[in-house]
Formats: sequence, C-alpha cells, structure tokens
Amino acid sequence: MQALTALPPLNETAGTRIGAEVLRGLSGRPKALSPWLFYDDEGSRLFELITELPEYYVTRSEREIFVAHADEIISAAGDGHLSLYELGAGTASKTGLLLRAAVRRQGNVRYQAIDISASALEDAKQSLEGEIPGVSVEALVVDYTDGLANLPLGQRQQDDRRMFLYIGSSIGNFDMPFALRILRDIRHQLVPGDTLLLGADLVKERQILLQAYDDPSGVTAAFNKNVLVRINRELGSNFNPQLFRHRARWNEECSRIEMHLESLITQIVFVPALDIQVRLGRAETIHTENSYKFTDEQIGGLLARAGFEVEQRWTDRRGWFGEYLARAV
Ligand code: AVI
Repeated sequence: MQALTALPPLNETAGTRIGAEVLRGLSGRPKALSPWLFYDDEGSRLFELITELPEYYVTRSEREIFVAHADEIISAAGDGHLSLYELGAGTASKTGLLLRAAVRRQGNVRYQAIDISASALEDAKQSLEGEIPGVSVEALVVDYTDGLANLPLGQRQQDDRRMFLYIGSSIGNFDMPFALRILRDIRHQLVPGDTLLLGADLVKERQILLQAYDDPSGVTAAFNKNVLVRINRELGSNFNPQLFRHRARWNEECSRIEMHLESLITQIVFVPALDIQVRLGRAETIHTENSYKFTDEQIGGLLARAGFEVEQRWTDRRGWFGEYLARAV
C-alpha cells in the first residue's frame, strides 16, 4: 500500500524547518512528527495549562523540590560567585526559587535564560527582574537543540562558577543518543568543578503516568491535536482534528509515555505547500511525542557518559520526580 504520493516538483517549503519535518515524518511508516512542532503560541499556551492540571504532577513535584531545597541546591554548587544558565527556560516560573536562593547566598546573580521563544524570555526577564532585586537576566533566543557551540556566554571572572539548569524533564522528550548529545554540549560549556542541575521524571505506576498524559478535561488532547492545526495554518493542509483521537500509551520496554494521534477513519490529507497527499488508514497513528521516565541508574549513567558525576539528588515527598546535582569532572 502506498502511504504517500509525492507530486513533483516539491516547492521550496520542503526546505523550511517545518516543511522538511512534515515531509520526513508523514512520508514513511510509522508516521511520526517531532514534538518541537507543539510549541507555537497556542501550543505554548496549552502547555502552560497542562502544568496546572491536577493529573500533571511533573511541574508541581519539581516546584515542591525547589521550595524545600533551593538553598541546599545553590550551596551544593560550591565556592565561587555563581552564575546560572538555563536551557529551555521558557517563562522560568520555577527558576525564581533558585535565583532567590542565589541572591540570599551571594547578594546578586547573573542569569542567562536560553530559549527558542523570544516572547517567553521577555516575560521571564520582566517578572524576574521586577520581583527579585539582585537578579540580572540576559535572554538568549536560541534553539539549543542545534548545539551550544556559539552561545555568547561571556567572559569568566576568576572566581566564577557556572551552574547549568536543565529542568522540567525536558531531557525526557529526546531519545538517548540525542539526550547524551545535549548533556555533552552542556559539559563543553563548563570547566571541572562547575555543575549541572538536571530535573528528570522518574518511573512510577502506569496509571499515574497515563492520567498525566490523558487528562479527563482534554487539555492534553487539545495540545496534541494543535499540531495538526499548526500544519494546516503553516502548510495549507486540510487535517480535520476531529477525525483524530488523542492516545497516550505507556511503552514499558522503552520506559516512556508515547503520545499519538490516531486516525478515526481511512482518509487522505492534502498538504499543498509540499504538494503531497498523506494517506492514513483507520486506526493508523501519527507518533507525536516520547516522554521518557527514568531510574537513578539511568540518569547516573547518562551523566557519567557526558563527563559528570552525580553528587546529590533530591526528590519530592512521593519520590515521583528527581533533581540531580552533577559536577563536571
Ligand atoms: C515539556 N515536556 C517535559 C512535557 C512532558 O511531560 O514530557 C511535554 C508534555 N507533553 C504532554 N504533556 C506534557
């Protein structure tokens, strides 16, 4: 059966980031799209709503750790004047707890917030500098998945200590080779003795995981389907989101939650900007996200392979989320 019919010639949309991704992801079988496609303005708004859902424990559990342990985390970084750098900072809503602790310890702190969204960083800068005297925020609009080699991190002073933050279990949305690449990229920005604070969601009961990624109010379903709305808007396609069902699955073998969009009928969708037709069978899915769940051993192993040693680890009261302080060796 032919999954896709390409009508040559493809116009230059195929060379854009979204065009290339949709062409790649919907041409083969199984169909899959990369999760960065979620985060247009509407997707970012829906993700903020997800973080407030009662079933989505991830953000709340990590915040609980920072509320209880921010001072310990900051002092574990060691001697020297600490500067913080955050990958995928977004609106940095939890980071304020760490920045406050850094100001308590050393009077002021420099914070570089790195994210692909200029508007999220602008909000972060305004609120953090407005609310925490002693914090100076530098926003860097960068897609960190392209590598960190060209980041303008500034000159180190003699007693400077860098701490990178990679929190929120963002690491869980990448497969292991790519996660390792990101950790190695971070390691290259550090000298021995600097630290990385890595937040990772931990393996837990299947039912808790499934509810967190398939909430009864349907916010996660809307977040997942928004990817089709985005492709319609940017590539002119005629996906009907109502003809897809949101699916969350626990893949035990790979230790990950998978999100899929399942086609309710056999259908053909036209993507004019790419000049292609996408054929979907009934019950065929588009795999839109992986969210890996970790054990301490897995995190320790990944960090060791990237040139770090785990020094301390904190969890929330339920032991659902882990925060790892890793030293560059
Ligand atoms: C951003 N990331 C850590 C979220 C997660 O839990 O994997 C994205 C998300 N997808 C569905 N709900 C939340």
